[in-house]
Amino acid sequence: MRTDLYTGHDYFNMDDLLTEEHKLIRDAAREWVKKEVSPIIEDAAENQVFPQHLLPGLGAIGAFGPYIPEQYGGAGLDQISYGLIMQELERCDSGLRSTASVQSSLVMYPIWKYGSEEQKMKYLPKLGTGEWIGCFGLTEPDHGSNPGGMTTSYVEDGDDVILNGAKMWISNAPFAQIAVVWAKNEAGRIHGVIVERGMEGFSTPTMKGKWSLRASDTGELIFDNVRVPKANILTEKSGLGAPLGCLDSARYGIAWGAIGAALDCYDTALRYSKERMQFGKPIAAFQLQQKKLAEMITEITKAQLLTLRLGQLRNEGKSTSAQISMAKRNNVDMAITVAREARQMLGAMGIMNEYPIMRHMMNLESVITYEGTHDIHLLITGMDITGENAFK
Ligand code: TGC
Ligand code: FAD
Repeated sequence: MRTDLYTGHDYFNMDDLLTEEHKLIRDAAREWVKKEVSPIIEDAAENQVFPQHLLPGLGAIGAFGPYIPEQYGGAGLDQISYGLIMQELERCDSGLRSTASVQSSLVMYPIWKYGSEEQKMKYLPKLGTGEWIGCFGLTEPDHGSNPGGMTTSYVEDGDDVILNGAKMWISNAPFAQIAVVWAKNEAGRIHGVIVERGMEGFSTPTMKGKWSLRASDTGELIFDNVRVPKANILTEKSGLGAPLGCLDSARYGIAWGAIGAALDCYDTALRYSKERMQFGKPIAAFQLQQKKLAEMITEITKAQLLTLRLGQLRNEGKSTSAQISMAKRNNVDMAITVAREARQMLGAMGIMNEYPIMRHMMNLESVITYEGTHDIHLLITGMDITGENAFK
């Protein structure tokens, strides 16, 4: 990869709406990414491996549990800070942001919101520093968009439960110390269960062969009569609403992250278009290329404003799940479109790993599918505005 020259783009002076603390947090994340991740990210993607040596650094910049209170090992920041960190991570790579999203919103959040004081004190501080990594098991081989149909289940046995089933497509599963697993009890009610690596009958095979999100480790979670202490069950909330509540937080982070990926593609294409000469002129001087760039920055700017407003609503505790769905869907779709247009602007160079665009484009194919597909988020909006459920 070339030297990372990214500087950020703020066409509607959005920085004026941020606090000094927001800007400091964003700039610190940006500098860390440039120094520690940009030089190695293409190799990581090529080798299909998440660079685990980055975990303490992610903890240090506040990427693990940004909005979790400091007493539990989080950074105690607001929702906009969380979003800005996700934007900076995904500006480099969606897989990097994925690791932070899963750790913060899908592992620390449910323990913080639905766990006991003992569980919070046992797990959250280690997760906050990155000493421990967690993963989130909701999707199953036969239940993706419809997680309510899950078959992973447990039965009680004295002070323990016995867990059976399988989860698939789980980010960070191959190296996580703990998994927050969603399973049905004997009454068919969904609960979160913290499963620890080393428990007998628990395995986490790696899934290889992805052309997308290659710098993120994805795996299965297999439970073969795993004995888990009842003390590991998250008891403060049950039902499908419990995992979906975590997804609200993660989807909000993705809405910011996708802007980061789009900004990096736009930044790369803009710079290239000023340097690349054809027919005696920089290609930036041709109307067709200007149309692409003008439309990119217009769509990025609209997404930035939508998402900042969503962050304000989240800070006030007023955002709805449907608003989050709209932002996630819009921003990821916008980022894929920007990536495709940017790639064309680089001509043949656009397919090379010397530039980040093709990697972003492939990554975003996962981002548009996970945490609720593009179609599912449209149906959530449709149901919200009409009152009619078109899922079933
Ligand atoms: P439905 O009957 O609508 O709802 C069941 C219960 O859940 C409540 N609820 C929510 N609660 C909190 N937040 C939300 N966003 C909620 N949406 C619904 C709802 O009120 C109800 O509560 P109650 O008390 O009445 O029981 O459920 P449904 O079975 O019809 O499904 C609805 C649907 C399709 C929208 C939902 O299942 C869905 O979102 N499906 C998509 C699945 C998904 O997003 N999976 C993500 C897996 S994790 C992942 O991808 C991580 S990627 C990580 C990375 O690397 O970044
Ligand atoms: P399906 O549900 O089979 O959908 C297939 C197609 O049918 C889609 O286009 C969908 O939009 C459409 N469809 C489905 N239902 C409807 C409907 N009612 N109406 C109209 N169209 C419909 N999951 C986790 O639990 N934890 C993780 O950490 C995690 N990480 C992931 C990492 C990666 C790289 C990927 C790719 C996925 C990850 N997932 C994870 C799984 C992800 O959440 C699911 O892939 C996603 O929810 C979609 O499920 P599915 O792939 O089974 O698709």
